[in-house]
Amino acid sequence: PAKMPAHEPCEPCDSLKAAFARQLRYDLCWDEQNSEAMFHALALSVKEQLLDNWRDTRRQDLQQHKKHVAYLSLEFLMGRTLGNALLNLELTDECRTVLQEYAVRLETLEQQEHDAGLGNGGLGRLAACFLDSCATLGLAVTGYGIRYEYGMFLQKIVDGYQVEQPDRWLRDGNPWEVRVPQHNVTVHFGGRTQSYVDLRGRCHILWLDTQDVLAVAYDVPVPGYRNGRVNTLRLWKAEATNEFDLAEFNQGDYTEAVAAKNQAEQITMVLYPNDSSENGKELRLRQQYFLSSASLQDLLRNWVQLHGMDFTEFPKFNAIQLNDTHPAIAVPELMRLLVDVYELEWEPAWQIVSRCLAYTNHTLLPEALERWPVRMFAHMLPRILEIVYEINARYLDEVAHRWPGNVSKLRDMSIIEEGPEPHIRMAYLAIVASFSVNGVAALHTQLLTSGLFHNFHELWPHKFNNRTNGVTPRRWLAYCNPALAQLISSRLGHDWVTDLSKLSALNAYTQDHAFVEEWRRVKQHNKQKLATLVAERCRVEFDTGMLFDVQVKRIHEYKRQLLNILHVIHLYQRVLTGDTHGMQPRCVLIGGKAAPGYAMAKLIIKLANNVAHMINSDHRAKPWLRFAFLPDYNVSAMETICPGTDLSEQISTAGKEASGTGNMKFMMNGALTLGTLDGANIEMLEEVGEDNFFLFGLNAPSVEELKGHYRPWEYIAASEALTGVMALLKSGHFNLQEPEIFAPIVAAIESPTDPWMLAADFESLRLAQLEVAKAYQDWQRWTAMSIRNTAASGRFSSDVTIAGYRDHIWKAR
Ligand code: DL6
Repeated sequence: PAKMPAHEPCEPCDSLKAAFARQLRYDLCWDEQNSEAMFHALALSVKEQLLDNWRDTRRQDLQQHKKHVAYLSLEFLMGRTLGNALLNLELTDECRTVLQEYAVRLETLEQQEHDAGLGNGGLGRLAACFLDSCATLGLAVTGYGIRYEYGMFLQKIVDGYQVEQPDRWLRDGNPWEVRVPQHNVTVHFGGRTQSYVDLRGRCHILWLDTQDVLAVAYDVPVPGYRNGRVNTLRLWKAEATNEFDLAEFNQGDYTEAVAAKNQAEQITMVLYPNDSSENGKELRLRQQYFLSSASLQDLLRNWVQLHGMDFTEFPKFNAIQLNDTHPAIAVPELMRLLVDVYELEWEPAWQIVSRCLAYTNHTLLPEALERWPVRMFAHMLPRILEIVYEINARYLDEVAHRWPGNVSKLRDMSIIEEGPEPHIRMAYLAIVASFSVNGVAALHTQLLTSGLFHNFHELWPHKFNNRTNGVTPRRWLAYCNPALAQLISSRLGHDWVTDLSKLSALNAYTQDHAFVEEWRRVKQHNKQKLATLVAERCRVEFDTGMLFDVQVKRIHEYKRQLLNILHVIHLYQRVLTGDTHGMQPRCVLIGGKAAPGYAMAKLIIKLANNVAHMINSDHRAKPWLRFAFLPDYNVSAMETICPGTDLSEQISTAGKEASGTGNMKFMMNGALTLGTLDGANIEMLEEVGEDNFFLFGLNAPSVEELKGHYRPWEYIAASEALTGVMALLKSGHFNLQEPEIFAPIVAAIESPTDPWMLAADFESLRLAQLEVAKAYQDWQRWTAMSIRNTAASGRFSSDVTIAGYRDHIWKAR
């Protein structure tokens, strides 16, 4: 490759032991060697072990002309890095040996690491799993994201209420990142456009008087699993440009200049903590454009450095995956860069754009579908707005051609939603420009093509495809559940870590007494670890002899944590009335964050805490029921939770959860699922079979059919259990000190327009829970079911998902 110095063979790098000793001694200015300092020294030493391979990976990709994929995402929920990096580099044992000399345990240092909480939930964690799988599969994929100064907020529970606190995860520095100022780019905002015609008669558009922001690249290594490959996650930080500062300084306006600097840096200050809901905030649009523009400029600059200004082959060597519509503004931005900056004509530029871009949809919820006011674009991104109009005009010609004279089609399918306040429909923009549009589970894709994107599916059926989500078996089994991983490897060898379909061989062991015993012992061990976490964080004692029934995920009405709580209340009533015959003692755990502005979700947290408090302080309940709300649920908490869970609750209203990925983590770790026919639950059920899955509730078509004539009171009256629960809830039993606070919850359940149809599914859930109890009481049966779940989880490895993206979308090797 041009401009690259010849590869000088380097000295082999220090061993981990030597690097750690050096880092501790010279590279850190800590006064004493506390575990925080030691964590930093260790992380830096591990990063050192990656550097040569990181450089070689880049070099080889160029030499081999590998197709490059840019995965654009506003969220990467990476969690902690140390343990996973050690696993992938096969350094865990060596690391333990080194640390023995310092009389410190690896786990102690691991706990010093702040979670990189640069995401809300499923969408961001999926991006993190994908990076791991891409590196492991040897694909040249770069993740492009934002280096938020403040990640997902920390959740405290005060008097049962959620309180948000800022997550200053970078306070002590991030040992994994490398600032790479040579990749800086400038991103424009504001200003105005002006056109001129050059001497050859070509029209040019200038974007003038812009406010510029510097995008500074921070690279984070992404090691593949024991394959020597190290990919890159490039996170952009916004900084003020020097030019900008100087202009202000020269006018003698020092304070203005400093304020402007702050304004620039605000762009990457904080992650928007909304999961599945639109924000509509100007700063959010700035973030989206900032990420998209910086990443695309980076890609094009790299291309030009190697190939000059000929972009004809660009799509052959580049694919750009849009993680939801958050980076969909990349569509007009790529056009702008090609047409305005690199001076291509519109049509060839569009050919390039529409052969590179692919879009993944992650939700059907209308409130999550992004629409931006045209007005906002007009003043923040005037040139981009012009390009969106041009794209829309040309595309609507195609619509008109397909449906001649059909004005309502034009209106329905237009990228611009007309009305008193016109909006840009970002999903439409993404579909129009992308060669691939995918959903994230079979049902979700089917609902997309038959509903939300029906018109587009009619126009371009070839664009649509399904790629069911997956999770990385490195973090979510090998790393987080070492005892189970070891047990599996003792029988199957180690290959399952990169070929999870191999787990199906576990089916042969469900009658092997020794194996079943060991499986159960491992589960008990993991339950003990989970019980310790619950005791520390919730001050509730979980008894490992009881069934561990867990629901952890973002708090949202459609996920129906409330239905779970209603069932807990019902169990409590059974205890109070002495109806405990056949009852299985259980510990119920709910955890998750509510968006700070989502009042109902926050009220559900308060109800969970109040009910938990009531139950846990009632000595009559103790032998039968414990209930805890886990504060600050995050990636590292899940690493303890999913191995220690018996029953995983995946109980969303059918048709609402696009896929779910927590469901897969639990299944991999041998939890049984209590679930509705929603998202990827359906495919999990197909894999494991109905005998090993607790299915309940309405399916998606029945939910739709019921709309308009849903009468919750009839379901309540028909269920003695639900009648009792509602009566207790309404009596104020759980809120004696704060009367009426749960009235909105009662009203929601009793409303004929309740979109989540809790009352309709309660009785079915209760019956399924009776089946759960019965199954759990036969531990051999339960353990066999648990083994079968792990055995059937192979299809939900993100390696499988990424192989699908590779073969069917990216066409990369
Ligand atoms: O695809 C990842 C994940 C799915 O597993 C969840 O079912 C889905 O709710 C989530 N979607 C979002 C929505 N955000 N937006 N837009 O987080 O994606």
